[in-house]
Parts: sequence; structure tokens; C-alpha cells
Amino acid sequence: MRKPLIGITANQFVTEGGIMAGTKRQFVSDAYVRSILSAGGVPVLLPIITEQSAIEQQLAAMDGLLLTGGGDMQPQLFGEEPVPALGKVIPERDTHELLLVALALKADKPVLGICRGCQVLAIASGGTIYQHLSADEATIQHDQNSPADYAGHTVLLEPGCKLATILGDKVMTNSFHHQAVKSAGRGLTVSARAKDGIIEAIEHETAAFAVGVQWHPELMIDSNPAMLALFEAFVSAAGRKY
Ligand SMILES: [Mn+2]
Repeated sequence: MRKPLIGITANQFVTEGGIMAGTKRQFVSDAYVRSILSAGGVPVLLPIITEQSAIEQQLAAMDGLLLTGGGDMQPQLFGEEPVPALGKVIPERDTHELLLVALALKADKPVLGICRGCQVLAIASGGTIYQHLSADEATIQHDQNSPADYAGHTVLLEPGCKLATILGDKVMTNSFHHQAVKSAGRGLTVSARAKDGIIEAIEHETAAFAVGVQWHPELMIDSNPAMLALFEAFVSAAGRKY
């Protein structure tokens, strides 16, 4: 049986030392690849490109879209100037992912946004984000110093939302973010919050599957079966079309 093809968006970095110093490279973390495989999908890496027709072909070849974590989004995309604590931005990556999301939502292909990907989903739909959570806004630790799979804070889900049918009404998550969704955007609704009110998940009201989570489930699939169930729900939605 053919398995769903899941496009995983790439990140990029520039090699610092050695004879390859200055070389720009594209990559994804292995945990995303492993999570999609474990959930029954076929992972496909989607390198950052900016030519519209090529991005259209990338998306057309996929059954689902996984938006990965990474650096900050350009504040100009939601009408703001950069605050002093804004991190590094990669404009080409913003262009690539925003178009992929728009195309996926239009074609009703399943989308799972993780961390930065949750914010990409919001901004692609006209939503906004906090460029940097202040101590007033975030009263619990959202950028943990503990190991990657350590479940540091509680996430409370909205009863009856799609995500709650997968994860239940409460889940402990890891947390590695200094930004967060401020307003979800058109067609999207808030499906989970941390106990300080920070938005931890959003989902599309009518799409077959378009969900963004602020934590990193791909780093927790070995420690919490619910995190693998999230990937399975996504991959299974991507397989429903054929
Ligand atoms: Mn958090």
C-alpha cells in the first residue's frame, strides 16, 4: 500500500569553521524524519526555495505538509518593527513556508506546524505573534533548560477540539520558544493554552487537518505515546485523499 508523502520544511545554517566555512547548508532534524516514519508516512525533505512555480510543484507532489521549528519570523509579515530581543530571521524561509501553507490550505492538504511552524500557520492566515514573550506575558518557563524530551509545563486543551480528541484535555509538554501566537488568524481557533494563558496550539475550524502546536512532539514520541498519536492522526489524514 502506498504511504502518504509528507513534505518536511528545511532549515538552513552557514558552516562556521573549517575548510567549508561560509557554506550555506539546508537540513532538518532527524527527529521529524523518524516521527513521520514511525507514524506510517514517507518523509520528504523540502529545501528552501523562493520561486513560486517550483514551490507549487513541491506542494503538489506531497500528501501532507510538516512545518518544522526554527528561528524567528520577520515582524514585517504581521505589520511590526523588530523588537530588541528578536532573533535571527531567514527571509527566504518565511517566503517558502508561507506559500506552502497557503497552497496546502487551498488544496485542503493536511498541515502540522511545530513550534515556529505553529506561528507560520497563524501568520499565513493573517494572525499575529509575540516577537518576544515578556515576563509579564509569560509567567511560566517556555524556554526550558532541561533535556529535549523533558515535559516541563502543562498544556490545557479546549474540550471538544480536534487536538483534544487526540491528546485528551491535558498534556505535559517540553517547551523551547520565546515567541508565541498572539492571534490565531482567519479560520483558525485556539485549541490549547499553558497555565499562564500563552497559546500552545491552534487548529483550523474546517480543514481536514491543519494543526499547530507550540511544543516539540517529535522529541517526545519515545516518552509519551500521545505525541506519536498526534503524528499518526496527521499522517492518516494525509492518506485519506487516495
Ligand atoms: Mn510553552
